[in-house]
Amino acid sequence: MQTKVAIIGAGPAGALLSHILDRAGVDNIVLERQSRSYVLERIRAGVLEWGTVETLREHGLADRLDVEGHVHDTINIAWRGTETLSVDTSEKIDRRMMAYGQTRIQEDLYAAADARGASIVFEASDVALHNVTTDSPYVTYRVNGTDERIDCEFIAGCDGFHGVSRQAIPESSRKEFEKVYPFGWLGILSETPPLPILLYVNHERGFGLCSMRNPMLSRYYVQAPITDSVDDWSDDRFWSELVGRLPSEHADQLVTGPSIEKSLAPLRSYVCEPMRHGNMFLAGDAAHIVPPTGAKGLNLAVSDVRYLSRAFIQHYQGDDSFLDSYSDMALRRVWGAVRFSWWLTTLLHRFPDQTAFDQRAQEQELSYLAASAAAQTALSEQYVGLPFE
Ligand code: RFL
Ligand code: PHB
Repeated sequence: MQTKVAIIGAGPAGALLSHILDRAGVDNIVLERQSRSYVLERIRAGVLEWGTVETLREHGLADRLDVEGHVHDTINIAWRGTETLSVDTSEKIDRRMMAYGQTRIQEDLYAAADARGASIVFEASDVALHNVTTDSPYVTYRVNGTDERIDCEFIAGCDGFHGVSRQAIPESSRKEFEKVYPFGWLGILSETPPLPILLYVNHERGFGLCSMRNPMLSRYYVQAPITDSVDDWSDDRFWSELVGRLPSEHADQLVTGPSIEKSLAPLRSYVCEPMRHGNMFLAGDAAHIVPPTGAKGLNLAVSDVRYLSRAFIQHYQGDDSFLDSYSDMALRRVWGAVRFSWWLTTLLHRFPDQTAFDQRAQEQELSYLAASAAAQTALSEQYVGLPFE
């Protein structure tokens, strides 16, 4: 087969890139290792920056989001089991966020792919990249027991943190930056009405988060040792830990019920530089990972794709300037989000060697945030999302 852009991975990054390129008439084929239903069932992100919402709208992907998405204009943080800070981002910087699950975005992207008859090959195994530093790269893979080959002009590596694309950059040409946090997030979904606000919690017993998907679907997390397994966490244990970390005004409002999904996610910060090698370009989790505390991972995948799709489209109109600046431009925004996610993670979690001094220092930073309009503005502009270039 022959195409202009071979896209590896049909998660949010790969599926959105394919959508934007197809709309601009740039031929592409997407290869996805998993089945379609497996990708659709993964429970992940929930909070969209406004720039993400606008990007989806610009590309005709927001019909359901505009009906079902829940607009947030506050970031709420509780600490010491008593205090709660509420920062109104619309008042501070006149911008908001949207609660809309990644599962829904993935469904919307696949529905749009079906509607335009996009080429997505699911269950493609043994994907391998070849000749990426030449003008004639190609990708090989296996599907239904048959070996296949796609000749292309560019390869977009959108295959997530555990994908193969990043490995196409020789170690001598890539620099990796990594921080692994000594805890995880145990998350549950429950068919109960959520708290009316998105609430982050710092507590001596560890971090907590109350979030939502829709009026009858709640998403909650508690910090847990990464060595735990989900079987160590009965629903009763989960709810009593979460309630024990909340101030009573929120604990009293919490509606508990059986979990319908439970998972434990590790927390990591990681960046690979550069995000280009020859004619292979990385986007999304393939190039960088942030801990979920800042709600940035999916949003970064969308901003990378915004830049990369523009670069490919301009290339086919005879201008390579965005292709040449893609890696530097994407990394500027990535590092902004990586630093913010690291800061919020450090501020809100309990570290294994944390002393009473460290706990008080965290609480003091939260008190300062509660008292300082300047600090609240800085939090708002980073949480809501830095502007695109
Ligand atoms: P994905 O979603 O991992 O998709 C990559 C796709 O590539 C496929 N693949 C391959 N295909 C072919 N050949 C190979 N060799 C392949 N290897 C892999 C995979 O099957 C997959 O389908 O990466 P992408 O598209 O870059 O999207 C990134 C986001 O999924 C991720 O950053 C977010 O989910 C992170 N995240 C959050 N982000 C936010 O912006 N806001 C949030 O509120 C938020 N909350 C979260 C999160 C991630 C979490 N977990 C579980 C890690 C909450 C959690 C708990
Ligand atoms: C979620 O709703 O899953 C969620 C919300 C905020 C975060 C991370 C995850 O920071």
